[in-house]
Amino acid sequence: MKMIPKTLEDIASYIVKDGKGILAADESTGTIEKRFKSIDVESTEDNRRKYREMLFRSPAMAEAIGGVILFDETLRQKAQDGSYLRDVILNHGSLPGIKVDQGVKELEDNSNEKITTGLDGLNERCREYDELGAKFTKWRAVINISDGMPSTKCINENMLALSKYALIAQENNMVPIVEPEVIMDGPHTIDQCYDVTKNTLSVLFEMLDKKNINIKGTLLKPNMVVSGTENSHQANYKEVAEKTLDCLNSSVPDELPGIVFLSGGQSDVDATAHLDEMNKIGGFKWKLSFSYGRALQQAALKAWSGNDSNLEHAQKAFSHRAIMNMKASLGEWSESLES
Ligand code: 5MM
Repeated sequence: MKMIPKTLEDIASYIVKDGKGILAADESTGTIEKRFKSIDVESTEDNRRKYREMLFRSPAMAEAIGGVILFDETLRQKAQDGSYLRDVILNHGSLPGIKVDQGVKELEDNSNEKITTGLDGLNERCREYDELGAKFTKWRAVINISDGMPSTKCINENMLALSKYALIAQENNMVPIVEPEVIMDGPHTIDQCYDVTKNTLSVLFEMLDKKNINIKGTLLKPNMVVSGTENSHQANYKEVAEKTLDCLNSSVPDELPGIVFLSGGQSDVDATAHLDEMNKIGGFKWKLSFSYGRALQQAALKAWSGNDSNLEHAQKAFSHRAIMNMKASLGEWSESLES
């Protein structure tokens, strides 16, 4: 097993070192069921193990993946050879992390807005996750853009919960990944996405500051600033990169070690191209990397399709995307590398 970083600062920097990023493999039971349904595979515990073990044993893990976000089941699950999946990850020099939120509920009765749950008993759960070897944690807040949304209450309550979670994670020796996701779906413009993302991030960092969170031992997982999926003007790579950087520069402190984007429903190549464009522009202190779920897994999931004879083919598909995103984190990607 490779040397495991110990302090919060070292863990956070380790995950995003040398172009590495994060594999988000923390799909909750309902989400993984949906993903498996798309390839006509039943979501049994063994199929989930098989699929995720395939990802964690992929050749690019050691080169491109600094951390893997797991769901509770996977942190406790064993690989086919009887070793723990979390040790398979560690053996590749990558760190296991854990999703600690417990999903979303309505912010108020009959409201379309959401608040993330999971603060009850979080300290006890984090204590156990630390003992099980998780080095970092993740909590996702969901912000929708629509008429009159997001409300101030939605932003304030979700960012407050993120700051409370971050404190508990750090008190239990784990790096918090704070994920405020402004959802892409809708007819809104890229400028509306910019305003909402900027406001959300500003409130988040104010709240983290109030709780004295160690920013050097924290990672931010934001959305990119993009056009709403149903908007007639779809911004190009350059516009997305410039607006996202402008937004981050105005609200994220320099001392944060890394920003690891979510893909949010972007195509695999769009998610890579946007990240690459930002790193080519440069001029920021943080590492700018990825923490993709769908944009890293889509091709591999399809290639696997639940068939053992496709495992190697699926690993190649996953490794390709991981390497492409590593290159994008270094600003060294180009479309010609895709073929
Ligand atoms: C992998 O998906 C994660 C879990 O989602 P659910 O809690 O809804 O099951 C999700 O939190 C993920 O980490 C982020 O949303 C980023 O994933 P994408 O696919 O947007 O890159």
